[in-house]
Formats: sequence, C-alpha cells, structure tokens
Amino acid sequence: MRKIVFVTGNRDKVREVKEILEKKNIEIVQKNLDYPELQEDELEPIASYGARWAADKLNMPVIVDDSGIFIHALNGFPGPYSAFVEKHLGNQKILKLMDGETNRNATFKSVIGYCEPGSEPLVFTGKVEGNIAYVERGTGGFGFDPIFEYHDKTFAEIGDIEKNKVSHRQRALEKFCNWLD
Ligand code: ITT
Repeated sequence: MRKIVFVTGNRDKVREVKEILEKKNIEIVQKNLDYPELQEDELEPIASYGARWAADKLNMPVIVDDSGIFIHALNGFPGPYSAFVEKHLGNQKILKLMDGETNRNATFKSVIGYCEPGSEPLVFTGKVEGNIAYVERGTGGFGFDPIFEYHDKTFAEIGDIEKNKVSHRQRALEKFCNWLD
C-alpha cells in the first residue's frame, strides 16, 4: 500500500480523501501544518505554493487540497475566500446574499497540489456544477454541503458515499491517481 502525507487542518477533507484513496490502495496520513495561503483569484496557485512549501518544510512528498465554491451570480464569490467566508459569515449569510437571485448556478472546485521536496509542484483540478439551494438541507457532509445542490439534492442530503462518487474532490483525486499510475 502506498502512503501519502496530506497536509491540512480540515478533518472532513481527511475523511473524504481517505475514503476515496483507500479504494486505490493509498493510505493517507494527515499532517496538521498550517501552510501559507497566497491571495489569488484562482485555487491552483494557492495549492501549488502550499504543496511546495509543505514538501520542503517536511522534507517528504505531500498533497494539499485547496477548495472553494464559486457562485456565478456573485461573480465567483467566495471562491478562494471560501474558508474565510464560511468561518465568519456562514451559509445563512450566503443565502441572504442570494436573496431574490434567480441564477443559482455554482461551481464547487477542489485543487490537489502534489509536491516532492526540491521538485516542481503539480496541480490536479476537479469541478462539479450545481445550484445554491434556497434553504440549508441535510445533515451529512460539512461546510457548504447543505446549500450545494447536485441534481436536486444537496451534498449534505446525499451523504458521504454518494458525494465521494461525484464530488469536486473525487474528480481532482481521480486525475491525481491517473498521473500516479
Ligand atoms: P486546509 O487546512 O486544508 O486549508 P480549510 O478548511 O481551510 O483547510 P480551504 O482553505 O480549502 O480549507 O477552504 C475551503 C473552504 O470550503 C472551507 O471553509 C471548507 O470547509 C469548504 N469546503 C471545502 N470542501 C468542501 C466540501 O467538499 N463540501 C463543503 N464545503 C467544503
């Protein structure tokens, strides 16, 4: 079994990544190391910089996962600021911002950054298209899952098993695994 260090402070990401990669015979070991996050409009440079920083700091190959939800009617907001917005505003305030908005389209994105010490980082992007719900629904998942609808059900309603078959994170990890192979 291949072992990969996942640098993140987010236990929910670890749970999902573990479940997805276990099926590919990859064991995930979490390292809770707070890597610097660049201020950028896109997630790729943030994941790339973070992966390089963490690989060099720990002197071992690592992955990081930088994710965000891009709401079309809000010109992509919160996008790379998703963690800040979730922490300080939360889903209810996002729903308020979307009040009266008929265009509910949103893209959930996850970028897996992989780096070996002293090497160039690689990034693998996964996306899933959906809609922002009118109210929070469901008890599964985490973060924005109760307001992100995929085919009429929120990610919080479909639960981990179904989410991990179609999510932005699953799609990014699929690309990463193809590259590893
Ligand atoms: P790291 O230590 O890995 O950076 P983080 O939680 O700060 O953990 P990000 O910087 O990537 O992660 O911020 C992404 C935000 O989007 C954060 O608030 C997450 O809770 C949320 N998020 C990421 N993936 C999600 C998912 O699959 N479902 C719901 N919310 C998600």
